[in-house]
Amino acid sequence: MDRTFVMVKPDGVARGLVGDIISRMERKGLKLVAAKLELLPENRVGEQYKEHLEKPFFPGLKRYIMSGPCMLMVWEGYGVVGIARTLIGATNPTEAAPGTIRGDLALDIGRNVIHGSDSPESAMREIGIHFSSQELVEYTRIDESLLYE
Ligand code: IDP
Ligand code: MG
Repeated sequence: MDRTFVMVKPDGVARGLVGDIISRMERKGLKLVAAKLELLPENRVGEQYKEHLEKPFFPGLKRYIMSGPCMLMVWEGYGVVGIARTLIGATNPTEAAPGTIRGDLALDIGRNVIHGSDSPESAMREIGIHFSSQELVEYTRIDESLLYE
C-alpha cells in the first residue's frame, strides 16, 4: 500500500484548520497511519525542503515553518501521493481550484497551509525524516472492500 507525508503548516494549526483537513482526507477514504503535533527543529526543516535550500524564498519559508507547531501525518491508500496532492491543490492558492484545501482555505503562496509529498520517492524520504518505523501504526480500519474493488 502506498504512503505519503502530509503536514499542516503553522498557519493551518493556528487557524484551527487541522480538523477540517483531517476530515477531508478521512472522508476521501484515506487511512491515517501516524500523526503528531510538533515544533520542527531547524535541521529537519532543511532536510524536508532540501531542494529549496538555495532559493530566495527559503529563509522566509524556514521562519514560516518554524513559527509554530506543525501537524505531521502519514496517510495510506492506493495512489495516495497523487490523491493527496489533488486534495491539497496548486502550490499558489491564487491558482488552486475551489474544492481543494489551498483553494478553499488559503490566499498566499507564503501561507499555503499544508504540505504534501510530490512523488512516492519524496514520500519515503520525508516519512523517514519525521517518523520512526515504530510510529507508523498498523491496524485494520474497516472492510477495505467498501473502498476498493
Ligand atoms: P509544494 O508545497 O506545492 O510542493 P514547492 O514548490 O515544493 O511547493 O514549495 C515548497 C513550499 O515553499 C511551498 O508550499 C510554499 O510554502 C513555499 N514557496 C514556494 N515558492 C514560494 C515563493 O515563491 N514564495 C514564498 N514561498 C514559496
Ligand atoms: Mg514540494
